[in-house]
Amino acid sequence: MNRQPQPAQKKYFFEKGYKDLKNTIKGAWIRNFESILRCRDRISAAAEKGAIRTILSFIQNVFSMFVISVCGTLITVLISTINIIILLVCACAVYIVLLLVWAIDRIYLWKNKIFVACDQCKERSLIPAYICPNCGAKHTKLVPGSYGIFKRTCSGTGGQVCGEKLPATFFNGRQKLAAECPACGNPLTTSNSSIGNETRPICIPVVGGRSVGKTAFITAFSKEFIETVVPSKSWEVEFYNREKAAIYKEIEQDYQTGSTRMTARSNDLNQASAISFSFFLKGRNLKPPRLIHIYDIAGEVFTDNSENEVQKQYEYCQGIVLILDPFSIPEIRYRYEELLEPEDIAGIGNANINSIADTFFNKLREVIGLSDNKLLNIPIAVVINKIDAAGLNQDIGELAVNKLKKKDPEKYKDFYDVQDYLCRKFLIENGMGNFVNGICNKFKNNRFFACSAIGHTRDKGSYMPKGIMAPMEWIFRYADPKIGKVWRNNEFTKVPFAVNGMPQED
Ligand SMILES: Nc1nc2c(ncn2[C@@H]2O[C@H](COP(=O)(O)OP(=O)(O)OP(=O)(O)O)[C@@H](O)[C@H]2O)c(=O)[nH]1
Ligand SMILES: [Mg+2]
Ligand SMILES: [Zn+2]
Ligand SMILES: [Zn+2]
Repeated sequence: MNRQPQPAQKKYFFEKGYKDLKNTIKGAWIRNFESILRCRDRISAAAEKGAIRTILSFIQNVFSMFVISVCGTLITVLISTINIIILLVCACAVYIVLLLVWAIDRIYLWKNKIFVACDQCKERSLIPAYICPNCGAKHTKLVPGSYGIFKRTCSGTGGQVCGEKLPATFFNGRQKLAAECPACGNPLTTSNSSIGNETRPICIPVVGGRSVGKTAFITAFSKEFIETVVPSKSWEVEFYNREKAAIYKEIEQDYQTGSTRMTARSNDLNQASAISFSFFLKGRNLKPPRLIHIYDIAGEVFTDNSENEVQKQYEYCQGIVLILDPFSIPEIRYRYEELLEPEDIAGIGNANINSIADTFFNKLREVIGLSDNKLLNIPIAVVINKIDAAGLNQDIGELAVNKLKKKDPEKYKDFYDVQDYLCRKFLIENGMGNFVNGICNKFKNNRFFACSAIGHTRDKGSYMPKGIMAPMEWIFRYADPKIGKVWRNNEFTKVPFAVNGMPQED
């Protein structure tokens, strides 16, 4: 189970026990052989003391040799066998206990969907590399194994002897040790945290082209979720580390002024292209605590096809939010441009949605190893942002939905189904049929939403977001049923199978 050598001492039944056994058996045989040699020497010695003594000594010693080789061998074989049996029985008992404890630990991790999603390199690992609190040695596989079932003894690092006993399972405090990402060495939360390092990550990347409003969406969601949803469900939030707490300070500031920060792809290749805003969500029904990672990626990653790190989170994320800027669609821009504020025109992302989507699909394919015609199970929320501008609310927003529901209440019953229908129709009518089709062909579970992250043109006062919580609530429902059970401000039907991008009625 432990392939990587660890800075710890192997337990008796995994190394020393067998060495001891070998030495004992070898010793017995050597002693036997030495006794025979001594008989031979006695015969040689007697040869110098006359013929009669030689003959007597010869008879006596040959007899001894015979007795030693027959009885001695028998006794040695017998004792060796008993020795082996005792060792094997004890070892088997130890192995069985080990296997049980190891399995319990694995099942706990697996059942609770615990793993490490590094917020820097995005690598997924089962458990982090734990650091010995005494000497700082790195234990990359602190699980029940040959170094110890419940605890292991640290053997130190750099020639220093340590001797610290480290817990090796979830039930005796392993997660309380300081830890780091085994892939990149990024320090994870430390032992100071009341939460520990074995949590259930919920990873949601927010993707889209430049200036579509990804950062605005994350700002609006984080603030509303933490300030409104969390207290109303009696949950609690704890920031992942100081860096994430600082991000939240910026979020609060931006929320108040109605601005967003341009997300830059750092030119320093050691810096991540996707920044996660990460926080723990704790609550009575949330055991282990959840670690929510919302990934904000610079839109240029999709236009220039450049990124500093492979976005491995696509492989294990539980949902994706794909944000669209409706004004980057040429038809819509021409039709509405004169209704837009100058700030809104300046904030239009110019990248072509189809090519962004293609780049994104290709990246997914690279990370997940997806074949062209395989459908993905991850829920994807396609969110048309900025509907406050140019009166788009009347096409796909609350106004439009309610109007349609009023017009034909029999046919248009569910708010989000109607919005989904209106958004698809809106995109298809504006030359985005291929895009809508592409989404349906790649994602089994897709839903279209309309929102306004800021709620108005930028820098015109505090955020007044509309429609940003529903897409996240919908994703959380799939990502974590326990959260979904409590966070139920809306109901969503299952989106039926789509033909040419439109859901079909049965
Ligand atoms: N009217 C209006 N404008 C918005 C809204 N959300 C974003 N914008 C505009 O879009 C611009 C870009 O928003 P960001 O959130 O920075 O976009 P982004 O997707 O993070 O962009 P990059 O980080 O550069 O990839 C903002 O400066 C605003 O002008 C909205 O809800 N309504
Ligand atoms: Mg951004
Ligand atoms: Zn890492
Ligand atoms: Zn140590």
